[in-house]
Amino acid sequence: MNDTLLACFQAAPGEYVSGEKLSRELGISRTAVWKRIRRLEESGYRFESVPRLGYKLIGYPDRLRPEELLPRLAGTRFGASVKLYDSLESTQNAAYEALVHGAGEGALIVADAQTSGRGRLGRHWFSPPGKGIYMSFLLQPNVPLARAPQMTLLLSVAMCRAIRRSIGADATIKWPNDILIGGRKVCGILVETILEADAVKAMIAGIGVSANVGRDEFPEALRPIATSLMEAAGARVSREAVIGEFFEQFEALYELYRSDGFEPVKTLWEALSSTLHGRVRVNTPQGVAEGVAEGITTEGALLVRDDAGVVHTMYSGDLSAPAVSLPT
Ligand code: BT5
Repeated sequence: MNDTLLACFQAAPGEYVSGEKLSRELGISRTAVWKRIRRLEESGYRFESVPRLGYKLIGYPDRLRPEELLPRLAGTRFGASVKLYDSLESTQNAAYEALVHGAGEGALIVADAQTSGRGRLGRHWFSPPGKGIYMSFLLQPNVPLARAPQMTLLLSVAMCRAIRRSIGADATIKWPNDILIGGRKVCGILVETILEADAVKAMIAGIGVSANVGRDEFPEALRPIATSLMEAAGARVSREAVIGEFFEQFEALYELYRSDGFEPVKTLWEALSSTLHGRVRVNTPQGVAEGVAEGITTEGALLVRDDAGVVHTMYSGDLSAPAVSLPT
């Protein structure tokens, strides 16, 4: 339906198209036309509307420019096979397809929009066109499954450093997979591990960053908990520059990880973490426990000492700050 609506404007570039004409061509009411225009505006299109004349399309969503992006990836293993899409269901699915069709480490998929971007446990990742970074890439680190959680931490360190360098914001890492600015989430990381005969065949690393999303462009439910690079920086950011910075950081850390193991990454992670030494509430098989995040293991799991002194090892899961701090 939106395609038909856009086609009406593309057939008359720079001209006003009346609400009546749009309503006739689409077979919907004029109020429904107005609602669709609003929805397109939320997706980054811009319209001028003049009573009696109708609507004029005056701006398109931002698009990632390959000529800006590709030179920034040269010198990393992520520049050799890059696919850029206007819109995908999920870059994770596209990366999985690429793997199935023989792509190897470094293959990178980037989209300007996602229609079914996902987080962990099937949660939704808000992916408006032209306003975020949505990318997935293949890694084949040749590690046992038990070490898979380390990759999320490695990716978090790289993105946290990239954000700090790009916009100077005080970004921190919330275990296991969030980057926060001012306590609000700006980036989420999803690592899906593909097994073959019980061995790790590949990891699909997915990264979502709210880059140029305005405060009132977030859905209401996200407004209190999410932020964007633009909001933190006070100006639009170049998504290509942030992606380039990320891969520069990641390439170096990944090399370090492969040569020296997880220990140096762990030290960097601890320095950027806003989770360590704070009080957290975690879900355990025995129910919800509250305690203090004491450290991470060599496998990348979080150690939480609850108030009864029992230490829980968390491999994944969600942390929330306790509503009321218990006396320690
Ligand atoms: C994550 O999940 O944080 C991992 C998100 C990974 C998204 C990328 S985008 C490229 C690739 N392709 C995909 O399909 N996915 C990956 P989780 O920890 O489950 O957090 C999800 C929660 O983050 C939601 O329930 C919201 O509370 C919040 N959220 C959703 N969209 C957001 C956004 N754009 N900005 C900030 N927070 C958001």
